[in-house]
Amino acid sequence: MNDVVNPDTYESLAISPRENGLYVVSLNRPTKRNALNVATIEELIRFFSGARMAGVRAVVLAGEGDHFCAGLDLVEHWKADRSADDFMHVCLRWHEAFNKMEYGGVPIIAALKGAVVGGGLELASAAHIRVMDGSTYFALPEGQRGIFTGGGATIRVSDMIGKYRMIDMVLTGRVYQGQEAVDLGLAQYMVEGSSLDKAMEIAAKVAQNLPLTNFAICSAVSHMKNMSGLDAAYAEAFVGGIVNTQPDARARLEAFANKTAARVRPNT
Ligand code: 1HE
Repeated sequence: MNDVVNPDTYESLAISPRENGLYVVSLNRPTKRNALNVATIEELIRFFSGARMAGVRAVVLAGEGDHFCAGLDLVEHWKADRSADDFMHVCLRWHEAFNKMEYGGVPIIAALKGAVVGGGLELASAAHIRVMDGSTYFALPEGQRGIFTGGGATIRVSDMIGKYRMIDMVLTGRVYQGQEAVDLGLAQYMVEGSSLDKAMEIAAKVAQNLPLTNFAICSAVSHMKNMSGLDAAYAEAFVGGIVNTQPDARARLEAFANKTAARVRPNT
């Protein structure tokens, strides 16, 4: 087994291989509400740096216990009494992890519950699809803690909900939950039951797409958002040129042409 996906090589994450290249990656410090310490970030970097080459087709990102993630490990941060230089490098490692997730080309479905706060929301926002349940709530308590964001909230959370809503969340500690959170874009799905079950269902479906197609969907869209419209159009033509002519797509196209492929129909 490739070391990247070997559960025995992780301590802060629980790695659970499932069928068809699907993996459940869980933050595994429930007694600390899955607060993100240095060790957890390093394990996220290791897993998501090597996931695609290790054959991972889709990931469900979850948290052990009642809460998805309580954000930065404030106790570790307080005890370390870091210099600005040190914390800048902590933030750079967070960016390394979350950029590997967003741009790595492996679909990541976050199964959210309980607190998704501070750096926990930054982590969730690096996933491609977020599923919440009735217990899930979102907040950016940085303002109350006397600190600022450092794991990409200024980029991804403001992208999801808009600059001024994000500023309000950090300034006031405002909490979003329920349908309002979905309406704002903090999650794409809300379920009555278990967000993990729904995330697994979505991941299993997504894993049936061709890996190169998923790579494009889960990296190209993010890259193109960073480009000018003109450059994005050029890049899209290139990606389309490669992905839309891949040999593995021929059978799917043929099935459509032969009328054996499922048609797109409205939900019943
Ligand atoms: C923690 C952390 C943490 C819990 N760092 N140890 N994030 C926050 O400001 C959120 C801080 N946490 C909370 O508000 C609450 O803990 C929760 C709402 C998440 C959960 O409440 P509860 O009642 O279930 O748990 P608890 O009793 O508050 O905490 C249980 C244990 O988890 C306790 O440890 P113990 O050893 O005393 O049992 C807590 O200390 C520990 N714990 N949250 C460290 N965050 C790159 S910049 C990013 C900036 C941020 O992320 S700021 C937001 C930080």
